[in-house]
Amino acid sequence: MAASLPTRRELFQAAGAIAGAAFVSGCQSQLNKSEAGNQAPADYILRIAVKPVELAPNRIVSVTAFNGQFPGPLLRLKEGQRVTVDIHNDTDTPEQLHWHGQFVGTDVDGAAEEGTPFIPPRGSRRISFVPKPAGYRFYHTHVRAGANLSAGQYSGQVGPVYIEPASNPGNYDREVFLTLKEFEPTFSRGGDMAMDFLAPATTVEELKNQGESAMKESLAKGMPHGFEVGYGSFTINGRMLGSGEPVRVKQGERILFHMLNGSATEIRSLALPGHSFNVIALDGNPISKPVSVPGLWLGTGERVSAIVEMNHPGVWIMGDTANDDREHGMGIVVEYAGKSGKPQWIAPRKFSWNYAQFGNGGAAPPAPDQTFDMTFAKQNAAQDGFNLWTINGAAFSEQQMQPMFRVMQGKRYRLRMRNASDDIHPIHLHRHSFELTRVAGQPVSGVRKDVAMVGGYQEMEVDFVADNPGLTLFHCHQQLHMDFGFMALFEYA
Ligand SMILES: [Cu+2]
Repeated sequence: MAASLPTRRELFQAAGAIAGAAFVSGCQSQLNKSEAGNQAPADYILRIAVKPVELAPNRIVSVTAFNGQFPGPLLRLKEGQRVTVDIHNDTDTPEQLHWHGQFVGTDVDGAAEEGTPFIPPRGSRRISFVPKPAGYRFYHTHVRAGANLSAGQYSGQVGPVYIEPASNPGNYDREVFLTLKEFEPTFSRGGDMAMDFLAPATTVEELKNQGESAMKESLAKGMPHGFEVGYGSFTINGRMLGSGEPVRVKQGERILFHMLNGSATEIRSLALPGHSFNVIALDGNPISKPVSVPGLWLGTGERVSAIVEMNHPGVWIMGDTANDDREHGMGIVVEYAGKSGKPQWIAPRKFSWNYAQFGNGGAAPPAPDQTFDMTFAKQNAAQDGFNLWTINGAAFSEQQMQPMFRVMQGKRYRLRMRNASDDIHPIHLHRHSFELTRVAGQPVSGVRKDVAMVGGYQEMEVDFVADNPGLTLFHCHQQLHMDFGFMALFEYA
């Protein structure tokens, strides 16, 4: 965060300068290795390597990260303007870099399940794509971590992407990007705490019976609870609360915050005492009109863009509403010019999160050409002590890579998802976006996303148009769930 108060233009220039710096160092490395031949230099260079990251004074962790920093560099791309990116892998394991939320091809998307080639250990890959759609996206590793808590998204391989729209009304003074992410993961057998912030809270009796009886049966056989993951440190932009630069603001400013939950496994909340969030986009996609909320909830992989009017001078903690997580670092100080003192936290009143409030309240979406039913279920501790996850009774097999659903280009499909577990699943569809059409029994329209949380024992329906041919991965964005079965492939006929 800059110490002074840069204008939007200065920020753009700074972003350009950072991109330029990456460009220069990349040229040098290419010359050193003389591997590029006559190839033109790439627009961006991302280098995957294990590096020390300082979360707080005297708290340094060694993680795999992009360009030696966490989060990875902010990439500001232009919608429709082709870019080339060189991705170097300085580790000993094959990597995948996924362009989350973008409509790219399978050769670029960064999912081995779709056929994207790996970035080989100690090797590199050049990719080229046309950024779209405009809005807040991100990039992250997409390899299976399994029981390895230094791999996959347990590592530091997460970075923001902002795709500039062709025209931007920009009703704000400046932007601040915040990436929420935990470090120092460990396994536990505790069982996740049930979270009840989703609204409506309508559950389906049949799903509840199914989930609870499966769990009872497993425990009766003497099985322990499946592994969960907990964390030792919590950060925003890689710094624990109080350790990084505050967000310095002036009274009257309108700041557009771009929040990303970069966690491997956790759902996060965020509040700023005395302020409200005017949400303008979800997962980078504009909503029909701004909606003011007292706080935010973000599943893994979800993004919220919200304008905060700085009209309550002081020194505040913008932080997670979970006291334990905030006290272990999940927060950032917001400091008004001319104010000093200890940053203050005031717990907000409990607030729920209803995707429908961001809808346009308009006509029902068009009827789909076909509906796919999906039931999510958990087999407690069924695979080496890990919970095994199934979609319609099948856990995804990395050996067989068998597509489960078939679509035809141009048709509209509805996913009718039924969650027979008590966990919330932030489901994600690659290379497409979807429109929420029903959340826990409640009709919705006009909310386009690429990740959405399906509540415990709840139902959700989303529609997507099959408009980007090639294998398309669907999965839960919770690393521990996707790694143990919670994936399915769509193929185009
Ligand atoms: Cu899940």
